[in-house]
Amino acid sequence: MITLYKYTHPSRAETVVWALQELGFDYEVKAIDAKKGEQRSPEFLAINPFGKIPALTHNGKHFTESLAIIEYLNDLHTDKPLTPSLDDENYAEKNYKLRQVISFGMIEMESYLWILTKIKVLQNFENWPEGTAENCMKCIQNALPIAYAWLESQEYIAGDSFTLADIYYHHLFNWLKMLGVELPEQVERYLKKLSTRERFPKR
Ligand SMILES: N[C@@H](CCC(=O)N[C@@H](CS)C(=O)NCC(=O)O)C(=O)O
Repeated sequence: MITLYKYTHPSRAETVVWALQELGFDYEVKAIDAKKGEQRSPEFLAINPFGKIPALTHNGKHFTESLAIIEYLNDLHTDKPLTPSLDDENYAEKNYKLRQVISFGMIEMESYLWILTKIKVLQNFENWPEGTAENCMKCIQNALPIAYAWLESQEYIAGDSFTLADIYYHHLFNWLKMLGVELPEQVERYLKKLSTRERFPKR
């Protein structure tokens, strides 16, 4: 049995929910209430010592880090539908592209987004120096055109088929929107297309 630990409020655990749905796995959800600090309870820290959501248990083992969890779930599936097929003659190139877009998103955007969120949403509780939020936004704005260009030349973020990178970028782009970043038309169309997939979680 797969058990997913997710917050009662929307979080990046929704990416794992979507992957579970795409892969067609049965799973149960254990809701963690952040307002009650349940992510810091001894029971939850035994599953993720870092005290973060999402976490997953399967066959008595614990799994953490959203993207790594999605990769694990994809590997459990006979067809591994969320990554390029090993039988594809262009596998190496397609898999490189997938890793490239994910690495770019995580390092060039998400790291700054996270600091920006701490300052703007979680109210600067770590006393970041003045100007940090503006500098983070500049770095993100610098990186975004690269991601926009990918969507001008191909249907999905890492190529011509749906992969786990699309699950990740759906989360990333929506996070940017939440922080007030206006996205160009082709990105909005892409997000709409993803959210109308048959197995996209109903919220
Ligand atoms: N890199 C981790 C980040 C996990 C993370 O930051 N989760 C947030 C929710 S989206 C969380 O649990 N925050 C609670 C906290 O920091 O106390 C992942 O992708 O799973």
